Amino acid sequence: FEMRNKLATALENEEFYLEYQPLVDMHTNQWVGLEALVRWKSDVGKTPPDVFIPLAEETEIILPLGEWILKKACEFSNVLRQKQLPITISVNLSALQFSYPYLIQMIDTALEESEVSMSGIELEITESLLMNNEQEGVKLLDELRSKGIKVSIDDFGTGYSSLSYLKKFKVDKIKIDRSFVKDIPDGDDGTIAKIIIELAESLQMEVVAEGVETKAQEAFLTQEGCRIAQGYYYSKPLSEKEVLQTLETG
Ligand code: G
Ligand code: G
Ligand code: MN
Ligand code: NA
Repeated sequence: FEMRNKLATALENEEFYLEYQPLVDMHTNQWVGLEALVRWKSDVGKTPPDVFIPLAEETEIILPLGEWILKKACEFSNVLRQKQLPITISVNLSALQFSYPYLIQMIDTALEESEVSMSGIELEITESLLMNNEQEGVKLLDELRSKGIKVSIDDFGTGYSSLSYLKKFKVDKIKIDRSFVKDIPDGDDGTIAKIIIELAESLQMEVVAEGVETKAQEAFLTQEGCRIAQGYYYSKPLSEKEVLQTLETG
């Protein structure tokens, strides 16, 4: 209950901030994207998102928090664009945010306020998210696409219906969950990653490997045809300032 109460006032107390983890082109080592990750720091210290995001969903605080996250990401996208650093920012969406017409209205508002096109922003959703309401999901994805917003499936392979999902819903990108990258090149992980890469290729979707931590994992993934990765091997999540410093010094 203590944490619940704290979470309720965290937004107005300005206790949230965003970090950004780069997505890297493994062929060129260039940063091609940034994933926005929310952080919470209060008077009791930092609380990890795995702990407060479920609570924020339960209490529906994720709705105003999610709006704030999108707005902040749009603002930073603007900063990058003005500095001639055209790097896409991806924003995680919670299931509660993925309903119609709520999501479209929220995006339109963020768009108007930041006075930019949304082409600099992508959305990440998890597999379970769309399954609650198929018809609405299809309609939402069409509408997002018509606005030029790309959608990725996050944590791919960990949900309960990955394959039927891909058939029903047109998404742009698959992110291979880091649990399938962990033991590459040993064990079954290599085989699973390889099959996901092939699947993405045949469905003409982009593919991103998550949680890359070693050179050996990079070598395996690039050999199998995956070009974009995210993970501690390249960079941990960074502050806006650190992102700008790195990008501006080349
Ligand atoms: O850095 P890491 O501990 O940030 O994130 C853990 C998990 O928390 C992520 O896998 C993701 O599911 C969730 N998460 C992080 N940032 C956000 C966010 O901005 N919105 C939502 N809905 N989830 C997030
Ligand atoms: O579910 P989602 O993919 O949004 O989660 C991102 C989470 O993964 C964040 O908590 C981030 O800090 C974490 N993360 C990013 N790179 C690595 C990595 O190379 N190894 C591990 N173990 N975690 C990572
Ligand atoms: Mn994600
Ligand atoms: Na993930």
